[in-house]
Amino acid sequence: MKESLAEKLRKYFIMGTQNSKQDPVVVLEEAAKAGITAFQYREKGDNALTGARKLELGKQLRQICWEHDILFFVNDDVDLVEPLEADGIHVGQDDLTVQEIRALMPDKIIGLSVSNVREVEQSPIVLVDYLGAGPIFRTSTKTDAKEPVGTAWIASLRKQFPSMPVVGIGGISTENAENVIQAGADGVAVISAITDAKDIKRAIEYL
Ligand code: TZP
Ligand code: MG
Repeated sequence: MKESLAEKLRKYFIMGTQNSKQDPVVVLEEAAKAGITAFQYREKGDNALTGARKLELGKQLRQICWEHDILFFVNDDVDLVEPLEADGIHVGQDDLTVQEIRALMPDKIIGLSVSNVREVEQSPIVLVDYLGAGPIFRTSTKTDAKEPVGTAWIASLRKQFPSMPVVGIGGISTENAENVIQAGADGVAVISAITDAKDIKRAIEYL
C-alpha cells in the first residue's frame, strides 16, 4: 500500500442492507468509482442479513473494494474477517474487546469508536490502529447514537494522540465535512451522506 492508513481513511463509507433502498452492490460500485477510500460492511437491526446471506453479500462488496483498492472493514463480526479477507474490523465499546480481537488477529487493522474521555481511558488505545470519533453531529441513521460531541472531540483526540489516525462519524454531510477535517480528522465516515445522495459522485467529491 502506497498511502498511509490515515490517507486511506479519508473518505470512509459505511453501509449495510438497512441503509439503502437500492441494491448495496450497485451503491458501492458507484461510490467506489467516485473515489471512496475505505468501506465498512455493517449489517445492523431487525432485518439484518445473517449467516450465509450476510457472507454472500459481504463477498460481493469485498470484491468491489479489491477492484478499486479500497480498504475493506467488517463491523463487529470477528467471524467474518477471515472468510471475507477483510483488511480489518471496526468495533464499538460494547463489542468484543480490543484485547480479544488483537489476540485473535495480530495483523488486522482495528478501529475503535470513542465518544468521550471515559471511553478513551478504559480502552487499550495502543492496540488500536485508528479511532472513530463521534457522533460529531446529530444523526438519525443510528437509532441508539449518543449525544453529538461536536468537532471539539476531534481536536481533543488529535491533541492527545498526535499520530493516531482519527475519523469523524455521525451526521457528516457534504456541507460540514470540511469542518471535521479542519478540526484535525484524517477522514470522514458516513452512511447517509452517500446512501441518500441524489448524486453519489458529486457527494463524494465534496466530502
Ligand atoms: N456510529 C456513530 S454515528 C453512526 C454510527 C454508525 C451513524 C452514522 O450515519 P450518518 O448517516 O453518516 O449520520
Ligand atoms: Mg458495535
